Amino acid sequence: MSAGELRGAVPGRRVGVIGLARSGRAAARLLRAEGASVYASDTRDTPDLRATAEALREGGVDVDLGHHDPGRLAECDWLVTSPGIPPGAPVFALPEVDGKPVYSEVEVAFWFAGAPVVAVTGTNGKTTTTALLGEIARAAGFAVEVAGNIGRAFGEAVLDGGPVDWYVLEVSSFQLGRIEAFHPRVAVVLNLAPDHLDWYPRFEAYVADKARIAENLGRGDDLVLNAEDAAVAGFGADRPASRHWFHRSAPVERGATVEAGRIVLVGESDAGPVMAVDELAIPGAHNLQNALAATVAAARMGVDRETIAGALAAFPGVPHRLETVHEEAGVTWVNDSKATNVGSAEVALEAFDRPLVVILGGRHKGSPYAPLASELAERARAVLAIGEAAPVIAAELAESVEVEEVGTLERAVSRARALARPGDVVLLSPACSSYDQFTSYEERGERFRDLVTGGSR
Ligand code: UMA
Ligand code: ADP
Repeated sequence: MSAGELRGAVPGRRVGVIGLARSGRAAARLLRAEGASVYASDTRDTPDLRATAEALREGGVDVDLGHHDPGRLAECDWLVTSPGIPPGAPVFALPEVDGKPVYSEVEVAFWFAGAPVVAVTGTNGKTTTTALLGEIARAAGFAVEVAGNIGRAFGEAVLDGGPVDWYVLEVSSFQLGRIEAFHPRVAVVLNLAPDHLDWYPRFEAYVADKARIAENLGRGDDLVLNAEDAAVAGFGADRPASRHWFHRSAPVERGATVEAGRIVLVGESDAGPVMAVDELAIPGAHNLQNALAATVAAARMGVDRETIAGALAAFPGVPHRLETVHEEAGVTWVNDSKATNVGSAEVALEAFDRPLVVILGGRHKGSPYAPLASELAERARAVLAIGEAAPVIAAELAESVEVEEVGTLERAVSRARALARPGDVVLLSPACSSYDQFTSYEERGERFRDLVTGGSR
């Protein structure tokens, strides 16, 4: 069914919203506002959720906290799920929900979005590229809503209802896995590397969900792909959309590349040099990839080269991604807490040509750490391993680098202080999720920053 048909069928329907964090709350509010009768529930029952439930009930939504009521779900015509709920969650195995359509929150929000969407996906770099593209589009004078996996539910942005020229969305595999009509005007795919293997049975299943970003693209739509990543290159090959490419060194037929140290747009309507690579404010070769991707997407949105260049030069990056948080006694302390998989930690190691003390660890997500071995062997004085993953990291990397299992971030920072010499970088780029010792990667990064800056007082 098309977005219009799906939208038209909302009034008067009974919809079950599963999960009541950011996505569920937005979906429940939006569907209620659009005339559906909504039953929303969450297995947790916390003070935050109670406040949400109260507000939703005032708006006419039925809410259950602490459980999903099978009888109430049986009455629903279809369901909306949140990205953090695994497809194997018990609620989806209930006979009462069997056979009912289940949509993600971004799918539902899309039906009601009155402006075109640019959607960015990939394993790493999504938030950086989405935020950067949002800045470029703003610099071009567009009214922009930046939303999705970046932290603000798409439905929340749609509900805000101000004038919007473009929705710039970060979309995750979890969100794409439950779409039907979701259809970006411009879709960007950055890269694919093993991630979320604690969630997906196989890498192929993760890639298949990511590939759905191109599923509904038609003539007049654009797909922006990483020409350096073979796994990405086939995306949308069977769709009539036009395909554009980015590559950090090789020529591309259409899109962006680097020639003589400059970012260049090729085969696009406003083709030509954009800016010198060394004018980019964000560090590392991987960020050049993000900048190229954003350049091509912005060009497809109709932004001129000069505006793109100005926004690229001004963009400082996003906190917790290779963020320098402290410099003292010749040692630079870098918070890359968002490096929650091995691929992102690998590019962080590559981004520095100085000696390193590296803090790795957290909750192990199933991928091997071997891809880090050669970079660590070359430049790391030591790896300080924290959290649940520490023994796995030690077992897999001890042949390449000295690994100390130090348990906590506090002990890692104090050991790093002792080990680092002037000229070194101390890098928190954990390659693991934070959930064993922290509530989020943000909390982990903030703790790091506090520990590091506290030491100089
Ligand atoms: N729950 C149930 N029943 C279950 C299981 C869970 O009710 O059987 C409940 C949980 O108690 C929870 C809710 O369902 O309250 C699930 O919420 P959620 O984890 O989806 O949280 P949201 O606040 O809705 O955040 C989600 C994204 N979270 C995840 O994908 C895990 C946010 O991405 C996103 O910003 C937000 O929607 C708005 O679009 C975060 C993220 O970590 C930043 N994303 C991953 C990543 O970037 O690696 C993919
Ligand atoms: P995502 O939203 O996909 O998680 P972020 O922009 O938040 O991406 O970056 C997550 C981590 O990945 C950070 O540690 C960052 O340094 C690293 N990273 C950013 N861009 C890339 C890229 N293009 N390739 C590989 N790693 C990247």
